[in-house]
Amino acid sequence: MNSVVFTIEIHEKNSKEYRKGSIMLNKEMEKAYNDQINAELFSAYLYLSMASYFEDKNLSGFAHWMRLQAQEETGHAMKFIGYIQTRGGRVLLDKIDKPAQEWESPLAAFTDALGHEQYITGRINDLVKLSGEINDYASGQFLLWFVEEQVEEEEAAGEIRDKLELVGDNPHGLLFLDKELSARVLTSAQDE
Ligand code: OFO
Repeated sequence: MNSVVFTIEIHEKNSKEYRKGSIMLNKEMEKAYNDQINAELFSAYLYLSMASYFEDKNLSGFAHWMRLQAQEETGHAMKFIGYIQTRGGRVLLDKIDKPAQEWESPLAAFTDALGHEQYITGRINDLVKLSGEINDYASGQFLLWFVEEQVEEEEAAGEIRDKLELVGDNPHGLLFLDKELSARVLTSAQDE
């Protein structure tokens, strides 16, 4: 008798309905995650466009830094894709906006990069806010990684922007910074 009850409980816990009730993403959250995938892929597109701009100016170290940044952004999009799927949601890809193609100077490009990261930070904060409003505690945990990541993203872009401001019109300073940026490598966490 007891074993029959036990079997029924196990069956209920493994049934799709049971899993849906506990892990399925709220539709509003699913839409917000899909929009974030688009924003992360746009980030990758923007930084690839900046890489192309720097390559054109023979600043291969800056171009290298931007290419790795684009790779990192693709990794961010992949994290959201994986998470939507883990939670039983549906990934829906949309078109990606055209990025800017020219900048007045390396300083202007990094000023834009910093501004873009601040915008992305705002979007991540909105996702955290939404997860709280709908009591999606699992999303709250998942999003913490991105909250910390955005601190690093803003710091990295801001530091290079500040150095470019110091360098001003000095070509030696610019080439020195170009060499420094050519040494960038992705850590395994950034590469995920
Ligand atoms: Fe994905 O952090 Fe930059 O944009």
